[in-house]
Amino acid sequence: MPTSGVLEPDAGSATAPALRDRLDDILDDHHALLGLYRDLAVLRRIDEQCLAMARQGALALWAPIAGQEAVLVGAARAAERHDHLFISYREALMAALRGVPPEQVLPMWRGSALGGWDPDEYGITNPAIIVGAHGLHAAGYAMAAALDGSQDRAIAFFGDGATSQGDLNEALNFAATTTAPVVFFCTNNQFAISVPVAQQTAVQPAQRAHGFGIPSLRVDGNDVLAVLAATRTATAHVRAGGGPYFVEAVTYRLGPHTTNDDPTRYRSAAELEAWRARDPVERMRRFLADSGLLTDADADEVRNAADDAAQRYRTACAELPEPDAAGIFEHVYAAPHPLIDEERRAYADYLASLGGAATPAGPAGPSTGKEVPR
Ligand SMILES: Cc1ncc(C[n+]2csc(CCOP(=O)(O)OP(=O)(O)O)c2C)c(N)n1
Repeated sequence: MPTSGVLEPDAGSATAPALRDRLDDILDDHHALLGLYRDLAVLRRIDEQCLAMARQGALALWAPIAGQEAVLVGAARAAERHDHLFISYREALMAALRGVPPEQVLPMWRGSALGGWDPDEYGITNPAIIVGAHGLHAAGYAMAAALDGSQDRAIAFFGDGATSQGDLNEALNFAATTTAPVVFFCTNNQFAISVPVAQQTAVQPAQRAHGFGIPSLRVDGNDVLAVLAATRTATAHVRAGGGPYFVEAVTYRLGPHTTNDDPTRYRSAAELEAWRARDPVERMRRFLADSGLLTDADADEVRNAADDAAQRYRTACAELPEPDAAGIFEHVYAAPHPLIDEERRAYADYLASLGGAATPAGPAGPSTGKEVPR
């Protein structure tokens, strides 16, 4: 299948008139185009900030999105309030685009809480860590919405690695046979930690959807306009009662899988550089600048918005409560359980044996959480 795009200059994708037709309202709207660029730049800055906080021990872990911002922004801005977003850890910052404040995005990453926000309030789930599991949640939600006669629909976001999971394949099959109003959105960033996509699937993820009877589209995931148009195509199909739709956005994770990963062990500097040249944030900036749509004042405003957002994340992180090691044993069962009690005691003994040097916030060592790095 060809990889369709909108933005020029081309980055390995073909300009698709069908995608452009979905953007009539945006391509002539300076404000809307600038808004997409602002979203991209803001997510880039927040991501950099979170990576820095994780490297310095204020967050226990972070899953960077650098290189994938166009997927989050394009899909989130195409989605409507009735579209309930079922995300993985890599889309955590999509919550920011839905209005979730930093103090609810960060606790899970600091280890201060097991969750974050109320999914019903914002129409977006807390991030799924179990790879592929939330495809079933999305399909089930969509099936229930259809049975209830509600306007609600679901969009499940997952990676190329998730396409190997049984759960996800069950979700595709159930959704197809019940014509559930759900969009399956695969972000193909080429790797599942260190495993390349060719080891997950012998055909492109978008092609595999056809085997389930689900139509699909493969788009340039570094082109925010293409992602937006593809998501609109998918949600329109679902909304019209056409059953599920599958989008594959082809992109590349520029950073590590998480802050526990060293990507230089499994990919080359040359490959990384080739994808850096397709940077989705810079690509949108260039498009606006070349079209005469980015004044110096606009560029300043975007930079300030990004800096302000990063500052809010820094401040929120500093104000989060210290992680409580015993907290991870809560909510496993509704009632007391002897095995959980035993594990809680063993973990407390282990921490005590470290002489108080370790914090449950992660391997980076003690952190007061008060000195949040810039
Ligand atoms: C069921 C399950 N198996 C294994 C893991 C460990 N794991 C965490 S992330 C990951 C790779 C997922 O890759 P992909 O689906 O491509 O998403 P990406 O991280 O690239 O966004 C794995 C194997 C897990 N969390 N859940």
